[in-house]
Amino acid sequence: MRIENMNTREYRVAMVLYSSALKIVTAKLEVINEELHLRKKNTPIEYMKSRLKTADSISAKLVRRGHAPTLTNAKKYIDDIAGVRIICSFTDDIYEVAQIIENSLGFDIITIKDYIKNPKPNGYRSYHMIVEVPVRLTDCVEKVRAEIQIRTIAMDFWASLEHKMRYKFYKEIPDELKAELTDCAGIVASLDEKMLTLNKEIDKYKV
Ligand code: 0O2
Repeated sequence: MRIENMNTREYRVAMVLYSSALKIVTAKLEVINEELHLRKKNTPIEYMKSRLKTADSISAKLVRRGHAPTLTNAKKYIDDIAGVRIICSFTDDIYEVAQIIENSLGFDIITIKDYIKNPKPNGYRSYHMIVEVPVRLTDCVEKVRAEIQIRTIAMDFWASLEHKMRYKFYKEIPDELKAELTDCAGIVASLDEKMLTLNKEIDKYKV
């Protein structure tokens, strides 16, 4: 199932808008990280990844939600066509980065989902923000939405492997393996907690 026609000018313009939004969001985040490094000798962002959702993935998500796979519906119902993932070292860094994004000029915050304080039933943990940024083309300015996912290295390790495994099983993982994956998410959460405590202890030794 695909978006009706990926070769239309309308589809290509939409994708230019989403990829421009990705560049704008990524550039703003790089500035935030550099400024924090200057001010506090802290670089909470380890690295970032960004991606545009493929036409197939957009169509599949629309169909899963009961909508026809059209470009109009994609713009209306899918907020994560443009996605940036921020990988932080420690859980505290996630909240620091999120707070800075919230207070930054240029990002309109549409929704926030804190799957760290409220993990999904399968154990998935991450901090999600849907933001809107103005994208200026030669003849117009459009507000474009993008999803920012903020996670620790450990959360990303779990989510990436779980995602890979889900695709192996065509999205339906057998129940006993699902339970094991949820257990692993718990181990990852306590690892994050231990690393954060350890880091705070180490900070006390700094002169
Ligand atoms: P993909 O293939 O990564 O792009 P909703 O708010 O419920 O209407 P949505 O968009 O499902 O809609 O919101 P949510 O829950 O914030 O999830 C958005 C994205 O978070 C997903 O995009 C995944 O990237 C990631 N995610 C959410 N739950 C899980 C999970 O259990 N495991 C993993 N590995 N990733 C998750 P997509 O489009 O579903 O998938």
